[in-house]
Amino acid sequence: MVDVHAALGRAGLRNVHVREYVRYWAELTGAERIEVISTSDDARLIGEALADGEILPAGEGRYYSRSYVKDTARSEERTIVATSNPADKGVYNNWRPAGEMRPLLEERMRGASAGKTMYVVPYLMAPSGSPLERYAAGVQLTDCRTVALHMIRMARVGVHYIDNLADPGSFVRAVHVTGDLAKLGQGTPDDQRCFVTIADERTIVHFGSSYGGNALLGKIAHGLRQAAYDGWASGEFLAEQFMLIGITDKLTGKRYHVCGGFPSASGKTNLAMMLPPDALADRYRVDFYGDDIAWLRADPDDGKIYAINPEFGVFGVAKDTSEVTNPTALAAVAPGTGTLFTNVAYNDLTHEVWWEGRTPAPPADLAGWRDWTGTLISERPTEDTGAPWAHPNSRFTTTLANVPNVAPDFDDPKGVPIDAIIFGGRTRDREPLIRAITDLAEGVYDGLTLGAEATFAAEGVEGLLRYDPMSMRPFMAYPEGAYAAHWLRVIGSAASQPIFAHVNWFQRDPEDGHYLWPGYRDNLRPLIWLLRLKEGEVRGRQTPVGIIPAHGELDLDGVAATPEELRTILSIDTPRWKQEMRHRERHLEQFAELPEEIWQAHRRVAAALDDAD
Ligand code: OXD
Ligand code: MN
Repeated sequence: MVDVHAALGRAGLRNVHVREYVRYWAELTGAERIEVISTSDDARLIGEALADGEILPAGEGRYYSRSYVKDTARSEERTIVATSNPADKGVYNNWRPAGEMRPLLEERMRGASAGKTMYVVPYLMAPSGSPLERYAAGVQLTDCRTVALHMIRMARVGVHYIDNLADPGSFVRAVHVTGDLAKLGQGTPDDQRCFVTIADERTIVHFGSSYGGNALLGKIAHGLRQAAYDGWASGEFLAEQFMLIGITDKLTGKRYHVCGGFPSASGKTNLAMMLPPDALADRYRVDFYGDDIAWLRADPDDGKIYAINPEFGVFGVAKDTSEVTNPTALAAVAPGTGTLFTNVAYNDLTHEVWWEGRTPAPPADLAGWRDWTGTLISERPTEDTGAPWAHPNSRFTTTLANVPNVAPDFDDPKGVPIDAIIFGGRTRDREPLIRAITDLAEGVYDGLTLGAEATFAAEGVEGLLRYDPMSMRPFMAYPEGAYAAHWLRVIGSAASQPIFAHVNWFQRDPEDGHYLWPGYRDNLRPLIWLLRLKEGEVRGRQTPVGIIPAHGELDLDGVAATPEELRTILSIDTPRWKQEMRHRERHLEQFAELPEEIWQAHRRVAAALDDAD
């Protein structure tokens, strides 16, 4: 049995609760060595991982790894929220009794780290000194070195974060055991993987993967699921899968902050890292705070909603990241940034990486190039020649500080005051470019009915949304009715209310399918309109579903869209909206105890659409 106390003592880790926790899991998993990790260990761990072939060099100060071929994404159906209270069961949280899940996980993890090192990763999911700090401390145990390397990039990592806690026993216990990936029956009826957040015990136990949200437990399991539960149980805050940006008007000196949720594949990271379009660059600056998670609270001192990004890095999807879609992301993964790439294509000879969309065509010279599975491109069987080189969920992992337009105050413990909360789906018709909502219940209602269109006929009925409330469907920790009530309470307690808006960059021409709005940098334009609306500088045009820009209010200087295209994306298709309202009703009916304010908002919008005839 490994000497836990000696190992923790060497690292200067004195918190007795942490010691007891590590001892318990070291014994159960049978780990052979214990190593406590701080950010300062990065260079050494990188050196060891390179020497062991776990990662490969990808140019100066950048690294590459491949995951096991059946371990490439979060698995929603294997992810569970457990508590001791059956009333915590919701529609999306896959609730199970804690008393059932803990023994099951312990059984799977018993002896499963034999011969391995258990890395002890003390971390903080918040800027130090944040008013929410007591919900942010955690200790991840992992038997995978690349997971420890990712945690160093994605969270603030160091012994001091958990050795000086106000309540030394109050930290999230986050246990990650990889398991024998080749023997877990991924995707079969006998699938052994199991990813459980025991929310009322603030304990996370994930078994059977070393990829992304399944394994970096600070990010999604703690930063979203556990934090959402804690925010609700304490009544203090919201934890949402939201991006967070700052917009400065250099002319007036005013600074605004916008956060918001987008279902996956709706351009959230691109929006978060956006630069202003050339025509607006003299006047506006956009600062990046975060691309994936925001914690929101009402500040009792000034009555505003404040947000922090609890993360320390970006775990971004590589696919389609290019000089056009996201030049800021490319700079954030440039040589010297310490970036880890996973499951992109890799060149053995030049150490370059490539993914679909990085350049219009793949590299012409195939020498040395391997796809994400490690197969030489030049030797792929003919039936695979059209297959992507990079996995569609391949990623880059880099720290926030590497993003060139990171906000100067991204580390401010207080967070930033929120002016606007936006929701954005991917909808080919019906949803205008932007519609603003000034009523809290209607804003929350809009978030609850957020969705992205089924992209292939096989995935769903044409035009029908896959609803993804607040973009939190995979991360919901407690029942949706209570979630809506908590939103109304937290945001409603602020004296100074943010404005809400729904945005859609994805309307298409029904004839030839082309996008009607250029998107990317030009997405700043509707956001500026929204902030001006909040300031009373423009009035907009009231419609049954919100306020849309009136003629001439949107700054379109330099936008390549025809008047006809603009007319379409700035109008309301009442018959299509009425059809959508029927789907919304069925969607909302699933949720027990949905607050009456939300139903009233739904009925108000429906009645306004009827009156519009
Ligand atoms: C996700 C992520 O899975 O951000 O949503 O990685
Ligand atoms: Mn995410």
